[in-house]
Amino acid sequence: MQKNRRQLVSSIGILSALGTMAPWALSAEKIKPSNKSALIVVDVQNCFVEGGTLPVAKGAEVVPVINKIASAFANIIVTQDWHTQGHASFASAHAGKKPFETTNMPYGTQVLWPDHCVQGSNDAALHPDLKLPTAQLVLRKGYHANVDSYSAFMEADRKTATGLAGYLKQRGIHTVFVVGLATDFCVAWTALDARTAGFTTYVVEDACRGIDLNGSVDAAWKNMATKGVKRIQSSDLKIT
Ligand code: VGL
Ligand code: ZN
Repeated sequence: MQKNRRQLVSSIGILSALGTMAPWALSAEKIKPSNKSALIVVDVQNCFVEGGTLPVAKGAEVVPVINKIASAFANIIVTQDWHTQGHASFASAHAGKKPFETTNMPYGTQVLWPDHCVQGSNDAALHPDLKLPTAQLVLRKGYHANVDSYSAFMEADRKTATGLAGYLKQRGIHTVFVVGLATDFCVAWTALDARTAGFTTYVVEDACRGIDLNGSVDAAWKNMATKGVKRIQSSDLKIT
């Protein structure tokens, strides 16, 4: 059948728009996590939302999104930032330093934070509205007094493993979906280390919020793209 000029022009427009889209957005086909996929919910704790010690702007907005997508996952891991009192990542532990300045640690440059997520405090508790009754593992990190751990896989010395890669691999899990707080720190480091450990890795953007120090959110997305982390939205997931 012959197309008239207007139809032709409009189909060219649609085709070129499709060309710029991510492959999983091309079809109506949604991503259905298999039983060998895990959702990793990073640091959705009181400390990182309004009223906490290191609040991430709009941090609490991730909670309903995560609660909703959780039903698509047979395997859920929840992490908690879990620092000792006087932890080396706290500015208060370094004379003359203020939060958000940096210092040199034996393992490299460390951003210094307000005191946050101290072990056993209400500040370190999971957000009360997070509803993940089927979660199988709660993994705490950052509990070595002299080493930070943004990543759920590897501490900041880049040598000390948390055991998460082994836990997932021994269970046959090959794909992870990372969500939570903060996009540019614990989410990004977790996603990057998941790639390094060989997992197919997605980050669900609207289920994350960032801290954003000097463009760190943009830098994190660029870095993750370079390493093959797939950036998706919660609407790309098949939720039944
Ligand atoms: C985090 C800064 C310090 C995070 C944890 O969860 O992204 N950021 N500790
Ligand atoms: Zn921390």
